Amino acid sequence: MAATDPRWRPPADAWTRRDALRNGFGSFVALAGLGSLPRQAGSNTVTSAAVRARARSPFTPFRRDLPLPATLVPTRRTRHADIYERTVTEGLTEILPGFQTPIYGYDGVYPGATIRARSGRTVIVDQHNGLGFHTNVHLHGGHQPPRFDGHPMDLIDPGATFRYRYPNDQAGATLWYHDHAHGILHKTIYYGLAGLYLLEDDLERGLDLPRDEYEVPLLIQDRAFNRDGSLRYEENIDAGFLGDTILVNGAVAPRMRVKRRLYRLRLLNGSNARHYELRFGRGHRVHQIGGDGGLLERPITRRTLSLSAGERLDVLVDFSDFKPGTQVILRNIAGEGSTVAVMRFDVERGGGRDPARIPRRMAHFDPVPAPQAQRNWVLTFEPSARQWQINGKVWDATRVDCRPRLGTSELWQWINRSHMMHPMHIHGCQFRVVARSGSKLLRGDHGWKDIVRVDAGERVTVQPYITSHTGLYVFHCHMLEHSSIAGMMLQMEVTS
Ligand SMILES: [Cu+2]
Repeated sequence: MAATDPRWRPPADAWTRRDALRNGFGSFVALAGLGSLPRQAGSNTVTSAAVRARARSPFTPFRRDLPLPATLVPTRRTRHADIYERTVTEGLTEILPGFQTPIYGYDGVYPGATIRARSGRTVIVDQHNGLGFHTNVHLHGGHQPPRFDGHPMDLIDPGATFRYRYPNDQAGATLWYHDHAHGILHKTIYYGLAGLYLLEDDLERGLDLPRDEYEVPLLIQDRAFNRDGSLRYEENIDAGFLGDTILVNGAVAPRMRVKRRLYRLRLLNGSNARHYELRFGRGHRVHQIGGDGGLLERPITRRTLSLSAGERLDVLVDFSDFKPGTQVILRNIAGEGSTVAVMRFDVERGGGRDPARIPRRMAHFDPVPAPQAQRNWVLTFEPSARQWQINGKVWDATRVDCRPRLGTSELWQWINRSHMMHPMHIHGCQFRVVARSGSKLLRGDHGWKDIVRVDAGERVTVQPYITSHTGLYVFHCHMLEHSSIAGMMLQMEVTS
């Protein structure tokens, strides 16, 4: 069943603009004259057409201050709900200094404005589709009923509006929203359709965590660019899209001035396929307080943060550990060349009295009931068909692949018989990571999660606890090309 909307096209300005530039460079001569970067040998990285070797190119890291996504303002509040209206549409934004880049965006903005929600209080989003093709919205990590989950075949027609209702009946967590229209989402997300959804609960509010300007969301994505500053996309079914430029909150490797205080950084890997191994400076100790599903029971000290596509991390960094004037670079040690520098924190003098502290204890996890079923999911690549398969199958919206029961837990074993890591994501529930065949549990495996990295050759057992709603949910690899176009997605029907 082909779902790809044939009306899909990249943001229109990308094409007209590029043509215009080809005919008359104007002020873009400086950039266009720099020539092309040589492709990195043996690498899948998509290279931007503009070179970065010369100082002060638009790709020079740490040139711009970290932008912060705006907070979305409700159009109306009732006693029990915040109501938002949004239109997904085309827009222009300055990603590279001096260039206007065509994007798709929620209200024409990239990254999308942050929705701030409270546990137990409903959020309603009247989502209008101002694009010329199908879209929908998936609230990633949210426990919404299937009809509000953004199932890949459940789409909003161009010109139509759909009302999403999020009960927020779950613990506080770093969630995010993005397009989930099957067959095109790897491109629509690439061109901008993603943003943060920060759900807060009373437990979290009662802790002395850094807040306001000291609580900073970091949406990390890799991109590549054409000479005219438009986004360059190349489809890669094997490795997924890998760009040569790291953006944080939509700016190229930005910088942020920080006081000598505790900061809460909420990291989201919104990349199509890239996996990050992040270090502050040369491996400064930070304190992980949360992951995909919300706060941990107690903080975990970490020096390297693994973040696969779609995953989130909530960390406390104490910048009073550094002398004023220190420049702390957030580095991706899994990157090479231009994909190492993620951003820089410039530690300033002063900081005053800090009311925030690192908590000793946070969430209390109730025991999970004993698993009622065991399922194995074998991940393979089928080269002749160019398919990523799960148990030899690819996505078929007409087939239900398993039927877990609401209120039960199960053991799911991801068996990776392919040559690369896959971040496996389950909708409509959270899980605990129980075992890894190749190693002890990783430091990032703790707490409730909705994505788990499964390394090549590895078997990873997770225990989903099916607590949200009955109905159809998908589970898939979060490397977007794998699930959107190469088949790596199945579906379950949660039964009562
Ligand atoms: Cu995959």
